[in-house]
Amino acid sequence: MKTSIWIILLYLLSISLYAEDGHNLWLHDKGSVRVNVVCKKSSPTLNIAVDELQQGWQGKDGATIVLEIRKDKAIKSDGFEINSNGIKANTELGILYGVYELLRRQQTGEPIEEMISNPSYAIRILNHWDNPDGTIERGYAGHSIFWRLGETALVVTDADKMLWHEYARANASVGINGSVLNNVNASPLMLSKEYLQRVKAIADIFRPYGIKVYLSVKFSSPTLISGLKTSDPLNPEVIKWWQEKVKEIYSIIPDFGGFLVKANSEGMPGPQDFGRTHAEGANMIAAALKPYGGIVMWRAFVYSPSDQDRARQAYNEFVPLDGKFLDNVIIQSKNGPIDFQPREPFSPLFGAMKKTSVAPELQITQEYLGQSIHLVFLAPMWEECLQSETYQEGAGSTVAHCTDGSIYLQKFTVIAGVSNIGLDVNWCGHVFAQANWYAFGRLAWNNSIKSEQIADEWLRLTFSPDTPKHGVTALSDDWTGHFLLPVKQMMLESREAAVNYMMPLGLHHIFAADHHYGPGPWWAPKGMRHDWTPPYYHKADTNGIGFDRTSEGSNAVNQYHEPLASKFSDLKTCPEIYLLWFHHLPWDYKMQSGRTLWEEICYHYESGLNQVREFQKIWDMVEPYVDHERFVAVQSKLRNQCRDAQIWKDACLLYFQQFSRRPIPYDIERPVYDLNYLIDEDMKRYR
Ligand code: GCV
Repeated sequence: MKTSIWIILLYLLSISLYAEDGHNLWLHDKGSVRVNVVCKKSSPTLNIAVDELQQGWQGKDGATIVLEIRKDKAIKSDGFEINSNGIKANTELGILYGVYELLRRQQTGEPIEEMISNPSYAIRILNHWDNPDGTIERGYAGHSIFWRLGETALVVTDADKMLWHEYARANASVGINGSVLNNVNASPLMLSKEYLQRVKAIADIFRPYGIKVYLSVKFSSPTLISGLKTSDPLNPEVIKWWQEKVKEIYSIIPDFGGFLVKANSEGMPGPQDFGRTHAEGANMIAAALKPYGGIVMWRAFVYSPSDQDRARQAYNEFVPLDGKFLDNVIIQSKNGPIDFQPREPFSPLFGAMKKTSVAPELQITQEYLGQSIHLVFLAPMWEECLQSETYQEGAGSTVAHCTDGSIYLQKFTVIAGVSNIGLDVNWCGHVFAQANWYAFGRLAWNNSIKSEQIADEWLRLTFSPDTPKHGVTALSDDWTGHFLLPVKQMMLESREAAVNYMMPLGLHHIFAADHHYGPGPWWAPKGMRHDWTPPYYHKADTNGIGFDRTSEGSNAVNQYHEPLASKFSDLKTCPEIYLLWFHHLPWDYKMQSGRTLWEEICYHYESGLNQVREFQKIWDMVEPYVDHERFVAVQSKLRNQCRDAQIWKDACLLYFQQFSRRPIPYDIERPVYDLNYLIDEDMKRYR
């Protein structure tokens, strides 16, 4: 063969060897040095711990590391100690988590000193909204990794096992220890014998990684599966049905975690259909699980199209029931009072239920934040919620502390994240969406960790200064200065940018239709539930814009503990980021900047779009430091994001301008789309 052909072949081979499809997440094979691991016991979990150390050790060549299980009061549940000998923990899983921490520190270059690390929450769980046919509600990264349609739907293949294995390892590496395998809009099929066998197969793979499996269940299952005349939680036959179903599950999966229930919400059945309360419904199922140590995560996401402000409904429903739940019931509440919007104040339920375990539910999948197209790092949003002061027990009673057991005696402490994982080769659809999975795990383990640290860690683990460059010359070898710092800055600004170009200053839920992607402040088809249409939320008219939640309006403010109720009510103290969440204000209302409200809205949309343009430039500049595959993938997504930001800006400004009847400030770039065009396009797509 001619030399030139050999050269071409070798070049192609080198590209394919280096092809970076993102599948390895933050767990790259970094090459290891020799280590001598001493562990007296052997078990599936400990064997993983030893293997991980041997494959990933980056410390002193030939060092000896001792893994020791020994009771120590300072170490809690899954916690661990890293000391000069190695890792000490009370449990095998503690050892495994300690190994991942040690390896992470080696790879990121963080100092390795004597430390004890205990998790903030005992249960750190992903909620998959996966359906038995393999589709995923609000999933943007392909089909389910657990379920599929067709004749072979329930056959467990080697490929399934490999994927579940990789998934379990990735989760364990960031401390996640539970997975709800199916959608909260649950199909009764999941409780059938056949499906439970597949659940067992998944549980068997997850077990050594410390990941328990849970299922979402439909409240009317007794009727739907076994034809019982009722699913009334106080009916003896119904009670017996759940007891038997639970017994069956534990006979197949002895360490099954429990159930997640969406009841009396968005058309799902629940105890109220039988005149019973949420407590009566939850307790009946919880009582069946109790002998086996199982739990019920009962969702607080309940609302109906009544005259009552949607933001008030969950609190009104659940706070009066405080103290009435069994101790293995956890009330799971979304971070905000409405629904995972780009920005919401925290849900007033946090801290208000003092005798009940309450769990924050965060959304990792970007349903309302550009799905798998927009680069939006969510840690700053979650940090904002977790660090919000509730004042329920004075200063320091943050959402984090009201839910992690440090203030209230909660038998179970739980934090849940709605997963963004699918069959896409890079799991999440967008390389940077992996950072949100990672961030959820890190915050679930340590709810006071800063977003900046998470971004820093993730970038160092996911990208590498040694990346081969394909024809693009680096400015210098300064990977930290030229790659890490600008990209980290971009990640940290990305959530605020999305708020700016989508719904700034407290605006919320102004998406067109049910896709929850593009703008639609006008969207209100005839006959549609009013609380599912944007005008319900923005209330724009010629007088002004915003939802009045003060005592003059829905009075949702009074669900917050003082001094917050007064702070949010008073225009002088209400943070501008929440202004239109709590107030309906005239277009010429004077903002802190001296501009009118209308002008301020315009500048926010403009700056959101400009921020994305900056992100594009930053990304192009770091090209020499990124592998070609991921560089091109992110570049292309950023182009889409920029187009979308332009659409958001134009749609919202031109629509609201019909009411404000004021010019868009002249130093702002003019819209490039016509409003009618945007409305028509959206109608065509989502009619
Ligand atoms: C799983 C929102 C979403 C729904 C989701 C629901 C929930 O309404 O749009 O897709 O349903 O929240 O959290 O139950």
